[in-house]
Amino acid sequence: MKVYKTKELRNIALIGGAKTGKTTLAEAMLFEGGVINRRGSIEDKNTVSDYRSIELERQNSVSSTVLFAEHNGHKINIIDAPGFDDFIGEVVAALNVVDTALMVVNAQNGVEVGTEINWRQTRAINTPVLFVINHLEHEKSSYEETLRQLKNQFGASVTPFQYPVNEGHGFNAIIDVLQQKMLKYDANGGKAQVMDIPDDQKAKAEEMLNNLIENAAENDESLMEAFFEHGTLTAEELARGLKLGIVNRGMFPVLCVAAKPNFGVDALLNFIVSTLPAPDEVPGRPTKEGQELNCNPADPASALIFKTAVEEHLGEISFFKVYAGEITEAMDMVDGVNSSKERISQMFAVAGKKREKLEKVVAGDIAAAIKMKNVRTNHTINTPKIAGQVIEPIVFPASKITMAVKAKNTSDDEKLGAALSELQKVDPTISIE
Ligand SMILES: Nc1nc2c(ncn2[C@@H]2O[C@H](COP(=O)(O)OP(=O)(O)O)[C@@H](O)[C@H]2O)c(=O)[nH]1
Ligand SMILES: [Mg+2]
Repeated sequence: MKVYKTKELRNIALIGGAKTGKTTLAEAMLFEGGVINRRGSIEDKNTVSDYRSIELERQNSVSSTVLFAEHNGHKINIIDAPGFDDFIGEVVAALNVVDTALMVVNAQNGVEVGTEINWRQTRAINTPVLFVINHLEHEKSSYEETLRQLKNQFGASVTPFQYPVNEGHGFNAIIDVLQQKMLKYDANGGKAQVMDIPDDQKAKAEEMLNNLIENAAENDESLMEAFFEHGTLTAEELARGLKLGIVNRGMFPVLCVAAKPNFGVDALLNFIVSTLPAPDEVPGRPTKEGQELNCNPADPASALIFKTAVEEHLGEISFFKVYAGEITEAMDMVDGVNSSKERISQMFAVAGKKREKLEKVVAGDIAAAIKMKNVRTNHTINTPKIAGQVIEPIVFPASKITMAVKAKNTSDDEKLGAALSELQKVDPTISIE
């Protein structure tokens, strides 16, 4: 895989209530993003993201899955998070390392408890949010009602960028307000045919564009002045206002998809690349020493381990986000927490079970490493020059349920202890006393 520069990276998390279609959307994004050439489904138990046996059995995500797609010269790192509240620690870790959260909402149900729980986490962690309304081809879907609930719950900054022309059975067209175009899909989904907006939709689309421009202007005083003077914004001003609004949580765009038939996903990828922030366009991550790491590739290398997994045949995998500098294969690094010397033996871009080897990972990117000796989730790894640096760790939610376990035979006490500590390694919301 080519080495992507910081500006060519986008990091997103798919969050939202259970069964809203996050894993199905991830599958469509991977397909459109050239990682797979056939789309699997939840029902056929062959998605890239839900590949663990427990997930196939339950037909829902249990663990977050790190994925990627390549689109228009950009790499989009995608973390598909589980929707059930039991696994909220995975959502918290994901929100800490991505630059935007895609909150998937099922248009049949509108705002659900899971939507609100996840929303609270984005607010606590200050993660920008893009709403993605899904299931629009379903006969019971209601875009207008879902949008009304979103605005009602999350405020006037919820801003539609698209709307469906003919949702429900036979759904195949979306009005793209920003582009002032209609996106039309054939039965196979995939790439839209980009057409002029039909006459009967023109007035509505234009009015929505004006609202959108006004919302964008509200994010900056100089843009507000420009807006009052000219009644509109130039394309460059609009782009600046949109990014500012998204990054500062002053604007929450709403896009439309039907993930299952793969409608709207190409436009979503375009939007991610064109409008969502790159890793160096969001506030930096603090270190314990009071510095701020802004994903600058010229700084000394430093990365945060945000997830540890154990994979058959591979052993322990450490997922990390580079917050400064560049990490290359065979580089010597130091764990800032326990001073362990770690050599980066192999690094990968992963998409579930699929792995692509990486020689270099630059600031802002997310990747996986194997054969690390003593690193754990929430540890920092650094180039030896800044050996003791510690990136502000992720604050995981406290455990809610307590239980005592005991080995049947006291001779197994030690084994039980070892097993529990393995469990804790992959799930930092477990605390053991
Ligand atoms: N009709 C319809 N069903 C969908 C769509 N997206 C997902 N689904 C179905 O919704 C269910 C939950 O999907 P899944 O991707 O597992 O949701 P997650 O729990 O949010 O990851 C599955 O049965 C999917 O096939 C969609 O756009 N339209
Ligand atoms: Mg899922």
